[in-house]
Amino acid sequence: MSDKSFLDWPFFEARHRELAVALEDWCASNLPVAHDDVDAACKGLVAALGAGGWLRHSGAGAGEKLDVRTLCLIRETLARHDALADFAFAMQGLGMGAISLFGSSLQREWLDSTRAGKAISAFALTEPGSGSDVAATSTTALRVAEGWRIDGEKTWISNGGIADLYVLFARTGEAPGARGLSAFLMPADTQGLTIAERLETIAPHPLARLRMDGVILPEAALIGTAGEGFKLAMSVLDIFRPTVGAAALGMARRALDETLVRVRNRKIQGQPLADMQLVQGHLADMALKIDAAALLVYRAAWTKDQGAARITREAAMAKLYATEAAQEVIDMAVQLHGGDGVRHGHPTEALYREIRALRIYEGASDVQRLVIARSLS
Ligand code: COS
Repeated sequence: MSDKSFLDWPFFEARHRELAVALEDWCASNLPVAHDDVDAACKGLVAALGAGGWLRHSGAGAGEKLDVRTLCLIRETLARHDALADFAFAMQGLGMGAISLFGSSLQREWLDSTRAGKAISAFALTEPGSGSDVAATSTTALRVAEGWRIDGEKTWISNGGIADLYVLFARTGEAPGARGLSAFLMPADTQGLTIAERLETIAPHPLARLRMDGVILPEAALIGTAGEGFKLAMSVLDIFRPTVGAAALGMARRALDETLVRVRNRKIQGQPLADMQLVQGHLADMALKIDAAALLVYRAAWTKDQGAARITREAAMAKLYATEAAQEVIDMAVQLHGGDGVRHGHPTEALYREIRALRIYEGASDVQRLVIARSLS
């Protein structure tokens, strides 16, 4: 079983340790689920995570604060059992991140539904022409008599097609580049919003390209202050990037667990693989990368929970290291499993597909390197 000694690190309080134990029990009886129909699976997972009380932690109502260590522990644990369950939890948090941090009391009413698993949310930032370069956002939001008129396209939107509401970033034009963006709350049934395309990937999740043609949103749809959308998006990503690292960590832990069973049972030339020094060297590297990733992830989460205004550098380090390390750990797990490692349906084969996108979404690895380099004084 996975090494749980990290829960004794000083980053955690008793409530975190209790939550980790309770969630482990919940996962043992509810996960994994079948992934054949990912839309149905995600809807079912959101409902189950809501009924189980886990989604309560995905948002912050009035007077509450997101607890980043809790978000990370939940993502790490879910990802170890079922990557789709982690996705379902994570997107409720990311989708509602702007509302949790900056939402009006009216906008916060949506949190009652998303935290109960009764509504699905999505974060609509990326566009066909702007992924890493958020300042190049070209979807427009113009002031009109009724509020705001939105036109443009968003792509690679997780939960696109199954979401009940989207938090959308658009150019309101107060200034060029990063200083002229704003965030809006857009319900999925808004006229003029269409799902232009569903996107298939190596590890299927609900993903879509959205089109907004003359979408009209009321003034009250604006989240926070007009022109502050870039900073708002970055503040949300500062909180959720360590959680991506946590998900990667969960996948890496699962890969090591699977590998330990394999090398202790598989014999070569009469002795278990685990007795061979070359194999032991690989196991040591895997365990070391996992602990290093965990230290960076929980350092970032703890720092935010202590009240730091920004954890941009810590978040970037956590995401970059944990996702890259998990890819290496999982690759080694596949290697030590031989043919079984690439056989469709084997846990390591699924992990190998699931981990890849984490090095891309919410800021690709090279974006994180850029952020870290800029933080050096
Ligand atoms: N929190 C709060 N404010 C932030 C911030 C953060 N983490 N990061 C930047 N800002 C502020 C800056 O302080 C600056 O403010 P002033 O204009 O008052 O000086 C403003 O935002 C613009 O910042 P910057 O000049 O660094 O903007 P860039 O366009 O150079 O940013 C990067 C470039 C690459 C850092 C940014 O576009 C980024 O993170 N891209 C990746 C986006 C991403 O994760 N995409 C995936 C979508 S979600 S799946």
